[in-house]
Amino acid sequence: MLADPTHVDGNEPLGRWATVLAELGPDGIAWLVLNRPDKRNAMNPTLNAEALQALDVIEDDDRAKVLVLTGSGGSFSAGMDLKEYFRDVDTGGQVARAQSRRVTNEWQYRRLRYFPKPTIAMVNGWCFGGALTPLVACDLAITADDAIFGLSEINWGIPPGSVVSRALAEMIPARDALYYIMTGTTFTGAQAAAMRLVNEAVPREQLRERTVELARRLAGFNRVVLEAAKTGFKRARNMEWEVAEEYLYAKLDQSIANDPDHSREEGLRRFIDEKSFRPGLGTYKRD
Ligand code: ACO
Ligand code: V55
Repeated sequence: MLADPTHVDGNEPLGRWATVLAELGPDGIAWLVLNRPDKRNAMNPTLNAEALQALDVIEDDDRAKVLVLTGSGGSFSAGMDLKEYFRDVDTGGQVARAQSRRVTNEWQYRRLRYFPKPTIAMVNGWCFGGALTPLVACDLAITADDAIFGLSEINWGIPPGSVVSRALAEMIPARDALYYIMTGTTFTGAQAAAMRLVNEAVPREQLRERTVELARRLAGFNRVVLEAAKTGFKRARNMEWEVAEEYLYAKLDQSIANDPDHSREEGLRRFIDEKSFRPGLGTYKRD
């Protein structure tokens, strides 16, 4: 069983709600933990509202350099809560349904996809249906090789809703997406890595260590430059080339103008004048 990220010594609480935890670990790693382990972290309206608040807390805390999204108790998330998100909300009428959808989509992709800090999904177990959206919305993803994924919607009688199918189309080939959407069969973390739904699948006992290693690397870069880099890629993907050129140059110039550390000048100086590092092979030591 994976070491529970909710019980790491030295992590400072940033927020604790009924179904979500936000913690700050060493090296500026902020953990957003879906925390309904008895319900396999199924996303009910409470969790969706609280995850949105946790994103605010992590975004607003300058000490948080990187966000890691994970789940407690050996599940990532069993998807939307079939009772509380679907059946119970049905009785509340159109307004209740619209409100519930709005809050859900707000955190699962609107906020998460363009979160100003780098984001990593750490898939520590069950990952079904609606859980694929926040997974794809994160910049990077690492999974336990034995985690189980699935588009289980068809199994219980709905087509994937919200942006689940759109999110899949962003990351994996159509053959794979259609296969799993249409058959409802599960796939493993290792298979998820093979189809590039995640960056890497690692043995469960290495999941946290590998995620922290990656998060530390991201935390070491200048945050202004890193935000411009990820946002530039995500936005320019769907642009016409000429528009992308304009936009990416604008991002570049914005990044230089807003970077209080003058990373660019420092990088150029250390390579050209000081000859103290080779940027092709890694970054330089920051003070
Ligand atoms: N919605 C509501 N409750 C859930 C959900 C869910 N998505 N997933 C698990 N739970 C609850 C169960 O009802 C159960 O509650 P109880 O203990 O109060 O009876 C508890 O979590 C544990 O569930 P089990 O099925 O006993 O756990 P197990 O470890 O055997 O299986 C698994 C885990 C495979 C995730 C199973 O619970 C499951 O199939 N869940 C549904 C997955 C799914 O189809 N999600 C919806 C995707 S579609 C969408 O998101 C739109
Ligand atoms: C899904 C998810 C939703 C929804 C309807 O198929 C279906 C998943 C995230 O919200 O409103």
